[in-house]
Amino acid sequence: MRYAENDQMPSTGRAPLRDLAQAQHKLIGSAVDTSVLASDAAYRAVLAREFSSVTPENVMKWQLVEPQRGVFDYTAADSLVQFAREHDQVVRGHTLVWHNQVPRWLTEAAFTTPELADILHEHILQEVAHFRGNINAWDVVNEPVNDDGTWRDTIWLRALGPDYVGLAFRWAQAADPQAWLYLNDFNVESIGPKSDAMYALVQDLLARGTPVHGVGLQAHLAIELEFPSTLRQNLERFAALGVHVAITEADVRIPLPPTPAKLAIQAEYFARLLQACLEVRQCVSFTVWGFTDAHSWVPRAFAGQGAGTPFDEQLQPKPAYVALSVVLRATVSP
Ligand code: 9MR
Repeated sequence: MRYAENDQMPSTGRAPLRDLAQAQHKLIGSAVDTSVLASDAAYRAVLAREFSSVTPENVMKWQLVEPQRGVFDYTAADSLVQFAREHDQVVRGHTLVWHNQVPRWLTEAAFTTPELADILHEHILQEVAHFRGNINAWDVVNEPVNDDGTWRDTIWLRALGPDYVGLAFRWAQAADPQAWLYLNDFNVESIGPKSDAMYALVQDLLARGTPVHGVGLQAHLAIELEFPSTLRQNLERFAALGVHVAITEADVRIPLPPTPAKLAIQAEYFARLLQACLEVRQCVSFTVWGFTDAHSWVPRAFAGQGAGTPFDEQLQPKPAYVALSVVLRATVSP
């Protein structure tokens, strides 16, 4: 899957985002659909040219790596790790502990608490060890908090109580002491009940000596919703705890069809997101959740909405792409 000479690369007329980001000491990444990666040379070319970090959109999730108990399939994830190595990109591992995309063998059986603790421990050790040396940062625990700041009711919370979070981080560290270990969630971009709960959780984890190194703010935004204007202060308060921060899943959905006016608002949202990251030294990376409208989760999840990424369905750069590029040139990072 090497970048071939004949891979079609739409010309953006600009320096690649990854070069501009590197000058600002930031990683810029995208989620990757590995089936498209395998089949579409133009997709590979844009990914290689523009991004310095990749996140598997699905293929490192439990359901995909261990569809049957004890039967592991890392084929698709390994192909992304290989692509990243060939193109001098880092990999964000996503994700070890989540309530979603968990295999049926796990959710449908009635395991006891000690059994579930063992299963989770084994899963983390197995998967983290498999990728050891190839993962820059792991989303160890994904989406543990509800919008009102209470704990999300998951199989892990029910079995192990809130301690499951700290255990997961310790187990991940034991399996790969080099990787940066992240807590990741959505709707935590603004200061509010949910990000306050995340903040208290990180404080508590750190006070207990838990190896949590970073907080990921997903940033699934919509032009019809207000921009999270306290983003920068929020990033700063997490950074002040001594952890890294990252924008991990940025997209900005639009009510279809996209118009120049809607695309301009989207571009401004992307620019403001990236700008906030650039203004905070501890914000180490900025990742979009898919770089092309041809392959994005948004239209599947939100009826009538889409076009949430910086490249259109033909892999042509949109105003959002230009805005990211302009922000990367204009900002002097601390
Ligand atoms: O983009 C992913 C989509 O292809 C999957 O169907 C979906 C399953 O829930 O997960 C999507 O990715 C999610 C990510 O793993 C965690 N944060 C929210 C993302 C969008 O739903």
